[in-house]
Amino acid sequence: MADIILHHYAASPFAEKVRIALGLKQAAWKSVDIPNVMPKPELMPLTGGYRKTPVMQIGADIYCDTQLIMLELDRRLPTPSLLPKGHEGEARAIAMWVDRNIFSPAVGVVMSQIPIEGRFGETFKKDRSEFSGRNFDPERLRAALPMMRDQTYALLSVAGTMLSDGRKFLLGAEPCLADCALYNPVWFIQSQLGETAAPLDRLPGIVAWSQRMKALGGGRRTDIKAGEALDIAKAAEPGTTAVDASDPSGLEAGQKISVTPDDTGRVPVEGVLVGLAPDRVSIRRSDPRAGEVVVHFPRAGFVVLPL
Ligand SMILES: N[C@@H](CCC(=O)N[C@@H](CS)C(=O)NCC(=O)O)C(=O)O
Repeated sequence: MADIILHHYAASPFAEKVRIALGLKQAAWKSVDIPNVMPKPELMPLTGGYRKTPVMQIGADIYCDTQLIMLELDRRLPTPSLLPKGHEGEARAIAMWVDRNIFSPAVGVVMSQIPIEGRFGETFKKDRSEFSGRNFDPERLRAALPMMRDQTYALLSVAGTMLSDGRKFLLGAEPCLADCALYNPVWFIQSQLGETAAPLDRLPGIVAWSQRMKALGGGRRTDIKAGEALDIAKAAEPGTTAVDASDPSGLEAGQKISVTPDDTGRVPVEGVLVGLAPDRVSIRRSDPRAGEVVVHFPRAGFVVLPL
């Protein structure tokens, strides 16, 4: 198999979800540091416009969104598995619940307490306004802190009840996809505000669990330059994919389509449909710098339109 390349930046909590999974699997991987705001001129040739962090590259195959990145990692490196036997659906459902429900208030808890002006400045505010589709206003964020902390507390308490029978991880004795997903917002609060910052001060079970997660490490990482990753894509051939002819969408192989996230960073990526399955949609595109690549997206949370 070609090397796993993760395009990410250190402070990204969604990237931490993948890095901790690479730790769980003790995987060797290559790291490309990307900007935390647009423009991302060395990432766009690979993704065709998708701008979120992280992105995983394996040769000329580009995987967008951690929902799919984690499944693909597990397919390529099956042991130890991210999907506990007999509970694959539960692990995936909990991960989606965390991503869509806990991430946002946890980010609110952090962003309302760190000095945005000093640390990020106007470029960051403008970028995140475009990214989210609403004005990124530090004053409004600060005012919302009590509500964001309450929401984070209530939601993390639900996760805490999963651990209340003494199990070490959310779905049993071993860490899985659900744990990696929950580690994303918990790690973000801890890394920015402290190990037991509120509301974690009232959630000792979650803090103890986070220490077990942290011990998984980050795998075996080698840093490479973005240009090297582009050369790797150009020299590689994308893997084979198949279009499910009975898919309810009625889409057909070879059709030109666009794929767009339905929440933030809503930039459409256009290409030719080459792969369609319940968990993914894959399009082939060509770029002067990256060559022929196939970009893969999850189905849930993405709008797929024929062009
Ligand atoms: N649903 C996406 C969410 C990714 C996401 O929102 N990532 C944040 C960083 S943690 C992001 O893209 N921020 C803007 C940026 O990095 O340009 C996933 O699971 O990968």
